[in-house]
Amino acid sequence: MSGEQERFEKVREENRKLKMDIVELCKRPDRTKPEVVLLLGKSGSGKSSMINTICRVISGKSFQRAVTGRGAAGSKTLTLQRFEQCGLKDFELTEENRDLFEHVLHMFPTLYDAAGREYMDMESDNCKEIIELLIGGYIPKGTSVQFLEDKQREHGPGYLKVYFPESREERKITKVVLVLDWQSSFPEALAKYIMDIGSKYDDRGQPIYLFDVFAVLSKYDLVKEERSDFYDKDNNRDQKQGDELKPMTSFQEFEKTVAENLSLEGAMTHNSIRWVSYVDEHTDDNVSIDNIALKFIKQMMEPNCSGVGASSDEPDPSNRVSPFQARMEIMAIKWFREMYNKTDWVHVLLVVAWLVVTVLGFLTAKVYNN
Ligand SMILES: Nc1nc2c(ncn2[C@@H]2O[C@H](COP(=O)(O)OP(=O)(O)OP(=O)(O)O)[C@@H](O)[C@H]2O)c(=O)[nH]1
Ligand SMILES: [Mg+2]
Repeated sequence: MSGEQERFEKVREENRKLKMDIVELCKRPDRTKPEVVLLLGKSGSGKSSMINTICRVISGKSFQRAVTGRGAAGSKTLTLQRFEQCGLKDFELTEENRDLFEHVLHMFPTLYDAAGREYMDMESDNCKEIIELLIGGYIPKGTSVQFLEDKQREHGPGYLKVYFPESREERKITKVVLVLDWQSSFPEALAKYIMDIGSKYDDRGQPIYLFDVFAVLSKYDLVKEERSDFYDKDNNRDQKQGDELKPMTSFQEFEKTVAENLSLEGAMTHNSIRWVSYVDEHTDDNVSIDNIALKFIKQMMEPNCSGVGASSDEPDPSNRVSPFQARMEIMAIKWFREMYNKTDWVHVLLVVAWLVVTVLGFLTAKVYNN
């Protein structure tokens, strides 16, 4: 056996073991619900390609579950796609993979593919509010993003929290995955926002959101020195137009930026991965790509800081707001907004200025008389 073949066999063996580990993680007695994973990242960073790659590796065959393409899905407003069981049904698995995963597929993570320029740049308070509510499990499954944005436009920021007062355990995001194209700039505003909400706490000092932050450094095949592993000699995966190979030193530079911005220094092995996607559905299977995807799925299924599926479907009592309270809050928000819009602020300022001058005049006269 040649050295290359030997290495290939070793990775195949590791992949078999990884699949068994994933099955074991699904069967843990404390796993009562699937992880909920939110993929965020700039347009074109490779989120949808990742989902298709995950589908392919679990099912054993090629899938185009999520829409991909350079700039094709790069719209301004939010699009949110939800993939339960990593987007797969039992009957979609090949025979070999069905024997392995059929009985545990319902415990595979739910993946959210979020796209939209405004949101990934965190341009407005409205964008922030929607992402935070999604992370907190407030937004019911299937709610239209257009509906959320219309409600915000009508009633302003803060209203959605009152409209959807119930946070549900099974909807809460347990892992936020930042998909980062190492050849592009680091999305600072997005990363900062995620770190900020991750450190929010309530008035009892308890963290409000319990999710792990994970970095995927995508398009690792575009590192000059690493490329050969991901390209089959017989069935070439062509270098696409616009793809540029750059040296490992540039990649490592970017990796350092990621570690610093996400406070992952020393934790990069556990909380990040160097990723490559299948970008052409006709490409032959590649053990190295499968290896990365299986490691990622395993990482997504490891218990996180909030513990594995620790709770029931009951709404979190600390987040519960009574319908009456919610109605009162909605009325109060509306009333303040109307008053604010109706108020003639120039006259109010003139009156305040007149009052200040009068009081000062009165006090000065009093001091002078004494
Ligand atoms: N070379 C290489 N190209 C990739 C890889 N992953 C994705 N791409 C390419 O990058 C482009 C964008 O990929 P998408 O998966 O559509 O990116 P996205 O993050 O979903 O983009 P939006 O939906 O616009 O937010 C496509 O042309 C992919 O073929 C990869 O691992 N290697
Ligand atoms: Mg996409």
